[in-house]
Amino acid sequence: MGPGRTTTVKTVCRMCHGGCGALVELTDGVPTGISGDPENPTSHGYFCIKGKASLDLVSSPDRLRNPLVRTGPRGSGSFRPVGWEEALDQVARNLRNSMERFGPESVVFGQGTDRNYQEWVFRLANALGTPNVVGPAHVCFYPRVMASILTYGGFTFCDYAGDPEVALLWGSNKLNTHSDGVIGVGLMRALERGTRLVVVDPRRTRTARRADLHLQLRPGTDTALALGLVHLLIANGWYDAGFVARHTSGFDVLERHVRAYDPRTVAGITGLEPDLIETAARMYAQASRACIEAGTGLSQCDNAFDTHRTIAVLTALTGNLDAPGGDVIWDPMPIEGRRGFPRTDLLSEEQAAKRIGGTAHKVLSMTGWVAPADLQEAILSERPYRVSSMVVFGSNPLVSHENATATRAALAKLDFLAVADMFMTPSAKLADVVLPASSWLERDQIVEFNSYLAARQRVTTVEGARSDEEMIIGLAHRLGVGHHFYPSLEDALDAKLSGIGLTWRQFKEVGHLPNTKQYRKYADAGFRTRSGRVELAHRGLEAMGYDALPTFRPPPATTDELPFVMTSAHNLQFFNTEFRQLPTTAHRYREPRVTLHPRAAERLEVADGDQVEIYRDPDRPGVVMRAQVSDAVAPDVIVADAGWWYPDEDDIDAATRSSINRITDSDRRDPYMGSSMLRGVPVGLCRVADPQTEGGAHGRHPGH
Ligand SMILES: Nc1nc2c(c(=O)[nH]1)N[C@H]1C(S)=C(S)[C@@H](COP(=O)(O)OP(=O)(O)OC[C@H]3O[C@@H](n4cnc5c(=O)[nH]c(N)nc54)[C@H](O)[C@@H]3O)O[C@H]1N2
Ligand SMILES: Nc1nc2c(c(=O)[nH]1)N[C@H]1C(S)=C(S)[C@@H](COP(=O)(O)OP(=O)(O)OC[C@H]3O[C@@H](n4cnc5c(=O)[nH]c(N)nc54)[C@H](O)[C@@H]3O)O[C@H]1N2
Ligand code: SF4
Ligand SMILES: [Mo]
Repeated sequence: MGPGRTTTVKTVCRMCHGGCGALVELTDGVPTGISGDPENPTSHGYFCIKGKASLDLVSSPDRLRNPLVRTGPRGSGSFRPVGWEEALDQVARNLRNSMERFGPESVVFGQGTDRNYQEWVFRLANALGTPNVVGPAHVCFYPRVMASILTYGGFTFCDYAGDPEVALLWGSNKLNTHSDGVIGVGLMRALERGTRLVVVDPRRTRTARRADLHLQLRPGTDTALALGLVHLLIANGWYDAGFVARHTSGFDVLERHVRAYDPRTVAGITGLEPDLIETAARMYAQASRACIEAGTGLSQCDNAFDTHRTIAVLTALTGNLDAPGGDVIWDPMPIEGRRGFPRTDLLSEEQAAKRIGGTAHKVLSMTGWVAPADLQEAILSERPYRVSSMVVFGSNPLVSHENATATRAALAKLDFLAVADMFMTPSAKLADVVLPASSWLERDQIVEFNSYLAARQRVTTVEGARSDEEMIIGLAHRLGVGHHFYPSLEDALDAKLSGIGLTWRQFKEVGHLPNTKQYRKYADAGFRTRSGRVELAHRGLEAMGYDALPTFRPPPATTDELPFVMTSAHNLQFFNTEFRQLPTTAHRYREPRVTLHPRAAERLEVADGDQVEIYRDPDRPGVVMRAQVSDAVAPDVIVADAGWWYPDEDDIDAATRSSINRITDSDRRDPYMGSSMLRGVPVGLCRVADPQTEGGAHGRHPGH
């Protein structure tokens, strides 16, 4: 055989939200290599370990290649393969049945973190008349999105290209996670050009190691710190008085509100030295240009929204809002994308008012999302109404949603569950119908970022798998709402792009279109809030029954029995619950890890690499992980890997035994967003027998 013919296709990576330019090498049409695209104007050739693992997705023997219909009891894993027509017919039949018996709201769609087809899921829900789309919005992106939108009428992004003098990274591990669809390359380059870095994180991360100042606070106390910084800015006159006078409302009440958060009080709450708090405040406030990158570390507790709201206030007070090197609002490009494509106009007010959790968590409900715990309660109690069917497009709720016990009970109680996924996850195993989804390498997608629009083009196919967009078109036609969709995916992509005057085929050739950045757009038209000003005190929220000003709610206290504050975080080489079965990412990382301080380890007789159990209740089973002993955390703090499951285990319980959400719950919720306490949770920890070296079961160690 002669050498194969090699070609290279340019596309955009989707192993995380980031969107690095990727070059896929094809030999005789088969992908044989992948690397970063040096010509990409945002990633400049950067490519991480997950990106390099992309081709594993296509070659994995574990990929689902056939629609499956359940034959044994729910969760038994017994399925028979069927054709696509039969599978979609069966899903449509069950949804129609639920809608006819219990109303359209009895059908719920599930979606995990955004995979660039989220707007399709919402469009289907709206067209069918159900207000219920469940997902991790409440603990992920939306607390910061809504805090920012309600405070000043838009969502901001750090303007790294504008050379901030200081970047404040707060609960964000940007250099590892490339969160919010902005890769860390811009930050990396700004640091090289001299941006100084302040990091607020209970853990000394890779990002924190590069910081000029690291505020290693107690998990769950960020609102107090943020209010303390506001206090220092106002008390010392370190704010932009001109901007405040012209463009904000509520300064006087804010000023009085934050007096209680003096450095000594805040030090007592956060565990930080008062001097360090003052230094951070001065560094941030006196910089001529400064931005704040607020991350998911702040969004997973009952104070999520108010933490982000206080951070939005800091941005406004310092005049860094929409300013060069500050926090900039980007207007979207004129395509029918995330904003227009969901067609919220198709959902009647009457149906929208039925959204589960809508009266309890009003700000989350404004986004269209339902919080998992609200759905769990609704399914189990059948209140406010019966939830009958659910279709999940790309989520692993049994692992990712808080309170795995309640999640499992709720999923099991549904009349019908369908899951679309690339792999047989524990959640898919509970389904009646499993739909094999294609990976990003097998798709044509328009990818919308704040600063650019990119074409992700299909480079290969995996026989039997389909994109979620195609599944949704198939279901829409079967359910009588096909007229709200398009005959084909390409028609839809053309329609989405019509605002910029390109067809999909033309855009594929272009590959990448930059958005225009404009600073200080408020100068002419004001802010897009009700008052046209930045709402430092929010009268609209007050009218909805909330506090006009952000307040600090202390996290639950540790006890003698539960002496550690547990928080969880996302891993460098995995993406949420994904990639545990891919050789490139998982070959040296086969079990989850929990970081604990050497002093804690010594006291508990735990050595690095030992098996330990983390528990919420000494009398109930916890979760087992490998100890990673390191002074990157404080002696009373532990940081656990989020999102773990074991793809090799057939049994659902065994597969999910190390998922941290076995021990999280929804007892305390953020009143605005419904965010549960995934971070800042009191726990106990002890060594357990290691089945690999000590044989036997996972018994707790006799020393305990
Ligand atoms: N304790 C704790 N819990 C957490 C977190 C935490 O830090 N701690 N993080 C939270 C956050 S921020 C998030 S976003 C959630 C994530 O929660 P989820 O979104 O539920 O988790 P993912 O792993 O992203 O789920 C993706 C699933 O979709 C599949 N998939 C990937 N691509 C596609 C596709 O294109 N189509 C389809 N149909 N399937 C696809 C994957 O194989 C995987 O099984 O978890 C939340 N839960
Ligand atoms: N490699 C990789 N990239 C990812 C993901 C992934 O799983 N892996 N997931 C994607 C998703 S869905 C999301 S939402 C983003 C998340 O990306 P980020 O916003 O960076 O979130 P995390 O890395 O989960 O947490 C950020 C930091 O918060 C810290 N933290 C924990 N508790 C607290 C606290 O109480 N206060 C403060 N100040 N900090 C705290 C953690 O130690 C961690 O270093 O990343 C996305 N990108
Ligand atoms: S940072 Fe994200 S987009 Fe970039 S190569 Fe890694 S996984 Fe892909
Ligand atoms: Mo997320």
